[in-house]
Amino acid sequence: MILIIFVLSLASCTNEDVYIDPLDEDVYLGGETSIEGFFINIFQQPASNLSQEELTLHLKSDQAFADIFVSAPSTHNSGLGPVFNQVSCEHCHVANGRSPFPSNTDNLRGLLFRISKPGEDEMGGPLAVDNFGTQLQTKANFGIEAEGKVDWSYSYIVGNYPDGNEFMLKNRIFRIYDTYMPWEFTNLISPRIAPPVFGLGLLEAIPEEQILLYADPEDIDNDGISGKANIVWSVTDHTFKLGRFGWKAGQPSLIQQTAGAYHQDMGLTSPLFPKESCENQTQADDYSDDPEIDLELMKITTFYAQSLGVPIRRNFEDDQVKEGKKLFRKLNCNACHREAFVTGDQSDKPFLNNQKIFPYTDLLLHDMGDGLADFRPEFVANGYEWRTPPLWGIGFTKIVGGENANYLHDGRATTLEEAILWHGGEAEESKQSFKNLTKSERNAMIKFLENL
Ligand code: HEC
Ligand code: HEC
Ligand SMILES: [Ca+2]
Ligand SMILES: [Ca+2]
Ligand SMILES: [Ca+2]
Repeated sequence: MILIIFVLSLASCTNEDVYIDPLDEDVYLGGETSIEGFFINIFQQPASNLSQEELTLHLKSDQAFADIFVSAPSTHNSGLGPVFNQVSCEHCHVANGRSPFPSNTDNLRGLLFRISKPGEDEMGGPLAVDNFGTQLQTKANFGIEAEGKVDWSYSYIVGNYPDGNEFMLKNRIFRIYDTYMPWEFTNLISPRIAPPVFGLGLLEAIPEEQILLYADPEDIDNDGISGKANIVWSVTDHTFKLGRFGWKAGQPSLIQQTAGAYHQDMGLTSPLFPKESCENQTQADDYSDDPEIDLELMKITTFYAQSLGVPIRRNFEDDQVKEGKKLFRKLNCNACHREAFVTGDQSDKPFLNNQKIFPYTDLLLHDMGDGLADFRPEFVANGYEWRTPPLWGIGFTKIVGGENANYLHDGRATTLEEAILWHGGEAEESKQSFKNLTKSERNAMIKFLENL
């Protein structure tokens, strides 16, 4: 008897549940690179489809990403500084996820400040501040002055949903002080928190024309969403290219992003950036050891972000999650957070080629309104514009980074709900529609995001 009931219930189960083939759905968010699991180091897994040889290189690149640098002279990992922000990549990209927001102003963790003067340089990029460059280095080697310190105060916005529920948004007003040279109050400041680094090889492998297909800078189709490509200077190709990486898509490639990080974040010179970040400043050292890292190491480190796996979705068959996904489309979130792309077949890394991926970004710039504006241009991006960040893996944010791993470019949103409520500008209508949802619909939307 018991056996019969068991058999019956099994049968009814398969009849009732509509089976979704995960391959038809956006479950394998990173195509064949996707990895399965639910654990704290989920962002640290190599892509599933690496060859043995690629896996060996990946493990080497993992080490490079974690390597701690020290000031020269040293026999190992030498050349840190003179001024810098942190001593390794992983100090900021904690467990390959976003940086937790710093708990005090003494150690800013993965929070850094891009700076510039109003105007643009000869390449159309940010105009360096005299004696400070384009990034504020808050640390320095022994006996050398850091460029300055940062602290912040808070402001709050309290609001109501139409259904009466209250919300509160917390924002920080940052201040640069204790600078080693006079600081002009007219200088522009853009706070940035370190974003996750997995899946980026796939984003790099999306053909440019696929991305430009969605660009609509003049909003010709009149849907209120423009989408503008950032066009930035490539130091490797000596030409302008589509910007893809960074919160304003200010970097055209992962190798340049990596070299830029070594250079600005850690004070390491390379063939791409052969002069110290503080060249011509009083802190510059006179060691003749530049470049401090070679092309080989840069390529190895770059391989790390290219060869990490993207986590697959979890409870994609859950009713609430399915409802949330429908709402995501209904509210036009996917006008910017584009669901699907297919990577090209041009990469010299075969595991990145021809992958159907679901990054939930268009890699384009959007005016996000006053609330999020940093008022600091970066090439084509103006002070109101940000690149749509990918949403894949976003549900793991707190699992990987803890309670202080937050959202948006400066880590101001402590919850996904707050992140949505900060949307404005081109996303104003989506946000208003979100506010007009019932509480249970809003919860469904969050459940869907947590499921990515
Ligand atoms: C001081 C903290 C810090 C350090 C150290 C650091 N990063 Fe970053 N990283 C950031 C921040 C902040 C951003 C966003 C930059 C922007 O918007 O311009 C970023 C962006 C990136 C991106 C682009 C991510 C995306 O989605 O567009 C990659 C890749 C990256 N870093 C790799 C590295 C590597 C490799 C190293 C070590 C060589 C490194 N980072 C060191 C803070 C850091
Ligand atoms: C007009 C384009 C646009 C629309 C529409 C839009 N977003 Fe965004 N979204 C962005 C941009 C750009 C950012 C980054 C803003 C920043 O960091 O200042 C962002 C950030 C986010 C983040 C935080 C991501 C992170 O890594 O911290 C979440 C979550 C998010 N959006 C969800 C949604 C949802 C849900 C909707 C629909 C209700 C939506 N977005 C509609 C452009 C858009
Ligand atoms: Ca150096
Ligand atoms: Ca500087
Ligand atoms: Ca449009």
